[in-house]
Amino acid sequence: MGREVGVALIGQRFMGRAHANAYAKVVPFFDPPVRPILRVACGRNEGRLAEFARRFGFSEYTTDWGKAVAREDVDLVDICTSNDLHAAIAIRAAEAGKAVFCEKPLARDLAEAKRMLAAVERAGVPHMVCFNYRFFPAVRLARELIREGALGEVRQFRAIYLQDWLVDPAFPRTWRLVRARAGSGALGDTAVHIVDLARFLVGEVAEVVGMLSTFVRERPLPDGPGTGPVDVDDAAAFLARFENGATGVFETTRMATGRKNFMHLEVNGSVGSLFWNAEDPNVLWFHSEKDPAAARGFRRIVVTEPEHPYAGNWWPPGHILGYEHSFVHAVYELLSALAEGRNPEPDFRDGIAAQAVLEAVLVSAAERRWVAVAEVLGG
Ligand code: SOE
Repeated sequence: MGREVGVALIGQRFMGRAHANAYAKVVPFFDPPVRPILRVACGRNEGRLAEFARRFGFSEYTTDWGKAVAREDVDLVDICTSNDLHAAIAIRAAEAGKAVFCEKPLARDLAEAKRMLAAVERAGVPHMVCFNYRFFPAVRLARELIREGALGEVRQFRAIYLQDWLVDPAFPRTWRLVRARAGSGALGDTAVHIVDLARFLVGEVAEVVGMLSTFVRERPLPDGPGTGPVDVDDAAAFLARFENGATGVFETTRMATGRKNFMHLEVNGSVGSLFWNAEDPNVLWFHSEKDPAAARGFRRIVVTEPEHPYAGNWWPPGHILGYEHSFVHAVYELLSALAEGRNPEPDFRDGIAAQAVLEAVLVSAAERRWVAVAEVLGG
């Protein structure tokens, strides 16, 4: 790969904007070893796409993703579409020899995710899944503390991820509410993030037992009169046991009135604990039993010092970062890996590992029993 990476970005909505913004910011703030050149933006609504391409600086745009992927001047295909297009685009991109960067969840289900991994491995192209929450400085610091033993033996992980954008029963039945397009509901959309973070912070999940709920079973169709059925979960809750013996408690919903993007992670170990909330993303709370007894308690670490992951590339200490920065950091890691000829992290294998946990929860909920992740992963 030369000094430049030609990018085709497929999808122009929320994630398309988050990724396009990341390409724009990564160069001035991180000076990556290879530079993204925004060759082509792709989306379905041509009017909106022209405006998107103009604002974010893409030289061209097209409504045909096949054309975008096939271009000679494209080295990296960035997939920000609905879940039902991930596999088709990723496999075509791999066959064309392009690196693939794909939004989460990697696929609608495990079988599809496995096909995607097979395609990128067969083609020998780099691949990455955008689990952006891994790239918040405070989450990175949490991992460092756990790895260096500041918590002792990790015993308990708990995570809740709550949103409320589906509370109104008049909210339309968009693709996220249709199993054939999304794969699952809150499980694949939001639980997948906390599953990935559980793996990132604690380790592999061995088994789960879970339940799924759908509270609003019929919603107005987005493009016409009438309503249609909702066949995905509005909420999911599950218990887990990690391979290292730690326990996990997970809950997610897109119907928690008043909660916007409330992701709370907590880890308890034999000599310490930490917790983090995505709505206060610069702060990591850390407690150590090793502190003098009278001074013991959770300390509030503002993760904006030059010593902290990624923080030094931005502003002076205390000048906070937010949601968008996690994508800039992810893109920086992606470009660094491409320049060094190695696979970035998290990759499609991580996507599959998270997908397998989701699949185990689906089986568990359907069959009302504990399910080992190895059982759904198969051979
Ligand atoms: C919707 O629930 C959503 O946009 C998710 O799809 C994202 O992955 C999450 O970061 C924010 O919420």
